[in-house]
Amino acid sequence: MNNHNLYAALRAAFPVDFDATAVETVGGAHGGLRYSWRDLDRASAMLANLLGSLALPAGSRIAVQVEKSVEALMLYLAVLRAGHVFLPLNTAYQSGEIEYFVGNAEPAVVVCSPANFGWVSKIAFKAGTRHVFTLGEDRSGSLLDRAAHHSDVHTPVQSRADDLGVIIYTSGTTGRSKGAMLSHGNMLSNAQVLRAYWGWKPDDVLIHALPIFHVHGLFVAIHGALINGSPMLWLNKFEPRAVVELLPRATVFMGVPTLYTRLLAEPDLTKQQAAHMRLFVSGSAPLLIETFDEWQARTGHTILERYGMSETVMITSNPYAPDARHGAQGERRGGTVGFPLPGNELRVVDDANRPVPVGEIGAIQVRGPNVFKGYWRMPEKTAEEFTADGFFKTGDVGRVDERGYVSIVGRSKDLIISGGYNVYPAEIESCINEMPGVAESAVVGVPHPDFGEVGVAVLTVRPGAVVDPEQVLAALKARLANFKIPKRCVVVPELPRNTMGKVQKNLLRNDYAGLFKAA
Ligand code: MCA
Ligand code: AMP
Repeated sequence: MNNHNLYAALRAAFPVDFDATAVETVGGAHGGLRYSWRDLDRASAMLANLLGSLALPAGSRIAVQVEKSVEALMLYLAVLRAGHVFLPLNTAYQSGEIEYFVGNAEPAVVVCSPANFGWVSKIAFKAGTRHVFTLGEDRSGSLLDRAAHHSDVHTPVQSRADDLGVIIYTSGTTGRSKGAMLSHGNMLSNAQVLRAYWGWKPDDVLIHALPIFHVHGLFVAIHGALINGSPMLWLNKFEPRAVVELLPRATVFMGVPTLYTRLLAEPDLTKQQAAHMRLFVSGSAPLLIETFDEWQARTGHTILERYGMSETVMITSNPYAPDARHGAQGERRGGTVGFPLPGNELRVVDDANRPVPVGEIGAIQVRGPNVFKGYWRMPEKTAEEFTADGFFKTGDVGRVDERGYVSIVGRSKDLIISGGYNVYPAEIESCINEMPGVAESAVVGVPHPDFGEVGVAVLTVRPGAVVDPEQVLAALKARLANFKIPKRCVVVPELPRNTMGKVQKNLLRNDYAGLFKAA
């Protein structure tokens, strides 16, 4: 029988020269290290054997909130090969957020930064987690110490395509976050499709500068390189100057739009500097046409924009090259997210779930081997998000033109995408509404030159109360991940409402649209 274990598939693509470089770290205090393919395989084997020694039930969740490091990547690979479920958590999450994720997912193992052991272990043990390990950016911590006693040989467990491999939490427009359950088959099929679609070549080298606790950095970038046996130039933290310096040694780069605008601010970014590059990919948030055009003028390269979600991995992509299927129309078009990826069906429907005519706007729905299994322990929520014929409702609003290009024109979900991170206004509003003196609040997204979009909190106060907007932001900072904090807070006499009594967020967006206009 075929083993669908994702690690087994990635491992099969490792190059014959096992001592060649798989990852080279660059920049900061942790640059200058070289890891071979053998290192990736052996270290992830030791970690998988450590997990095996804990005699965990199959499908145990391993929750991981650690700074980006190559060892964190090895831990991810170890969880896959051991047949458990990887649960990555953004390092910006605060205790209240972690308490929810750990309480909801009930992980058997939690791995955190050494500096956070005190509060994270308290939350984990209270939720019934048996094992808490630490892993630092500098290879410190109990995880590697314990793994060092284990064998560096390990056979990946036998997995079926629909066995759960990863849970990624995504916030919701109402209520709490939902854990999107992705199977080995979801991730593997997407990685294989992207490898072919983006024309990965034997001598490709990827610059990896994204966080590894979300789909873009963890799946699109890492799976992309590993399934092609391609080395990565690895930055624990995005540093524009370091990326520009690396361009002559690399061929592929992936980023959210903020990374591209920050790179454009580097004077050394030139056509000559980018001459060795083959492909620049953008996604996770809309790429402004200005950025697309400026990049083309400065580097001579056309950014390839693609579109995806945690629940679906990648859905659409602009073409890598004009091909027979799309003929002369196969160019990368700015302002679009390209074509549905092979094997992935996409349709645009009206409110009655009927496909709209070509070129008209509607709700985007998708179906394919990449679409997730459902939300962790939320069968009703899962059922709500699928149609009777098995299409997933993305919550994105868009159109498909007569040549088949998909454009995202908006979202039916109340969501702000800031620097590639999703921020759900409902979560922030409920925190603000609990604050003393606050009557009600609305958080809206407005354009921002660096982050694309940022939140602005607009609130009203109770009669006689005085609320200091700065204190509201400070109080939010103590409770929520830093990227969720609105960049401005304003107090107004009342919020605009329609005849149904619903807050008119579009009016607020217009009112504050110019707040962060570039000088
Ligand atoms: C940092 N800050 C932010 C953001 N990041 N504010 C709003 N939005 C953000 N994204 C704020 C911090 O709160 C802090 O504010 C100040 O900026 C500096 O923080 P620092 O961590 O030093 O920021 P940075 O290192 O400059 O980070 C910016 C970044 C980062 C490099 C753009 O946000 C990033 O790596 N974004 C990529 C996100 C990503 O990978 N998304 C993919 C999701 P203060 O000082 O006031 O506290 S996967 C996905 O969406 C799907 C499926 C897909 O299609 O890919
Ligand atoms: P996440 O919840 O982090 O998986 O974010 C998924 C959402 O990011 C999608 O539903 C889209 O709204 C948005 N997104 C991803 N890629 C793009 C893109 N290229 N253009 C516009 N929006 C995007």
